[in-house]
Amino acid sequence: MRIDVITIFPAMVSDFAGQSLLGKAQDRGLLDVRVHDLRDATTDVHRTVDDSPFGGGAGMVLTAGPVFDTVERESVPRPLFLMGPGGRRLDQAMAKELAALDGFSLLCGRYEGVDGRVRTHLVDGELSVGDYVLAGGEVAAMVVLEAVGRLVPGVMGNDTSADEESFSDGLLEHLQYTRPAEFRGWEVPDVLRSGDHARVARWRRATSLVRTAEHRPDLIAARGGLSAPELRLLAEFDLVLPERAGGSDQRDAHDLQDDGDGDGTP
Ligand code: JCQ
Repeated sequence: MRIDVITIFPAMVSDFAGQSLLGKAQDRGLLDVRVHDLRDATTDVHRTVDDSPFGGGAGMVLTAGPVFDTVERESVPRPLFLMGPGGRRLDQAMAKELAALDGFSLLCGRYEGVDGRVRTHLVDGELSVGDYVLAGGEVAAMVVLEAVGRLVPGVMGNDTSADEESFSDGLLEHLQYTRPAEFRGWEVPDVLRSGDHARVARWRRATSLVRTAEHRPDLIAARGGLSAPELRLLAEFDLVLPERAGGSDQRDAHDLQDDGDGDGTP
């Protein structure tokens, strides 16, 4: 699979792609990441890629010329996506769709903007990694590279582990434990040391359901709530679903708004 990235910070992206899992995948010929320096398509001595916006306003806009030239001269694989918060949001389902392609390309824009003709006449769509604004598309492109790269057949050491973990079935992972069996007085759950593999599998499933209900109730809702067999699984291990009626006792990282109690804190 080939993934091309067009950027004004090629070292950032190619260093990243040469490390760890993606680097190994490339050494093994499973993945071909090609990073293109937008400035290589410039002709002036300053290697200029941006200019001030027509109509006025602050900041600079990436000019169309070097982007079109790079895309055409390097015949980058399609579809070509512009990284930016206005696009379809990356999730695991989209990562799987992208991993099934022969290739695709990512154009790293910048927050000031990209000439409108790039959007209307060159790219196939915009791709977001979340509802926040980055200074440039590079970090977003690296997120896509890693999420997609690890799904390319043969890339992950253990073929099953990519499938067993979070989101492959819309649930968070169960907790994992390793030695020591007791750490600072906290013991590893007995069931994991029982040797009863079927019971271990049921316990993992049950705790995964509870953890998801507690931390990501939206994911439980998306799969239509819990089935009767799943509720029986919880009962087997005396687990109860957390009630989350908006009380202030359970707070998560996504509950950062002032709760209105007057102390100015969440
Ligand atoms: C990507 N989530 C955030 C920022 C505009 C192309 O236009 C823009 C590009 C960027 C850089 O990408 C992101 C981003 N996914 O900020 C603003």
